[in-house]
Amino acid sequence: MRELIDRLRTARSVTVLTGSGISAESGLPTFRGVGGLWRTHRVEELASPAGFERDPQLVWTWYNERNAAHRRAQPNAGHRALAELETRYLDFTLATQNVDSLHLRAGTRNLLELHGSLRIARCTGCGYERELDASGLPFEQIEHTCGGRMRPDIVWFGEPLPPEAWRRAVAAAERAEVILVVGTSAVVYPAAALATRYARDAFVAEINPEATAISERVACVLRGPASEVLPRIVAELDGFPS
Ligand code: BV8
Repeated sequence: MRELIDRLRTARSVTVLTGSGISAESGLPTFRGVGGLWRTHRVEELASPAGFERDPQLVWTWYNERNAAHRRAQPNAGHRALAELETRYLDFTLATQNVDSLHLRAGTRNLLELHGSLRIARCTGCGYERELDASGLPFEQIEHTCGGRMRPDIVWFGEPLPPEAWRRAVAAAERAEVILVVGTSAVVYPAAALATRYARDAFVAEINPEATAISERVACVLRGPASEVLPRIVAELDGFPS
């Protein structure tokens, strides 16, 4: 922790990559852990273009349920600590793989949603977008008047990431002096590459209770939950060691 704090004290540019683990303590399941979404759901049928083509109602059932869970969830001390950390730097970027909007609700400003969000639905035909509230998309509105189909505005496997968000995330990782990798198993690309391939001279620290696919490649590993480790980092940075 000491070296990380020293680096954060002198850094001008900080980038953070988060995954579903940072929202675990807000009550939202991760993907691959025990009880994870992909341990209990048929991923191919739910989070893929082919699955959506085959059964859009099944896919919307799953995303409407997740959307409602996101709205019920509250940002936790980990989300809030990152929003606090952002105020310490002129050049701070938070790239998230999460679609739960909890970083936004915690107050993070420079947020890149690499895998989209569940705040809007988008027509596959004409690109028409509509905001989703906690009740999600009613089945009778899946088929759009243009002949296209309303889909969640998120990135499924085999689909490209939003180009502008990805371009900005790569640029942030390349200029960062410190990169924090929080709550991700780092198995999904290209997001995970921000912490390895694009992290040129950065000091990379992983914050995760468990080892991940990149634990051997980072400079610093802080084994613990985000809601404990991140507030401790902010406190130490401010000179108040906890
Ligand atoms: C693309 C949908 C190309 C949204 C998601 C072979 C090798 C390498 C790559 C590939 C390959 N074959 C295919 C690929 C590419 C593929 C990929 O990476 N596959 C992997 C699985 C092998 N990637 C893609 O397809 C991407 N697109 O490459 O397109 C392209 C380019 C141009 C033109 C056309 C095509 C798209 C990737 C996005 C896929 N969509 N989800 C949704 O439904 O939510 S991915 C899904 O995984 C989520 O988005 C999630 O965010 C992401 C990563 O998962 P994690 O967040 O890391 O969650 P996980 O459960 O794994 O881990 C949680 C971690 O938290 C754990 O480590 C745990 O210990 C920790 N934790 C738990 N509690 C806490 C905690 N940490 C801190 N505090 C706690 N309290």
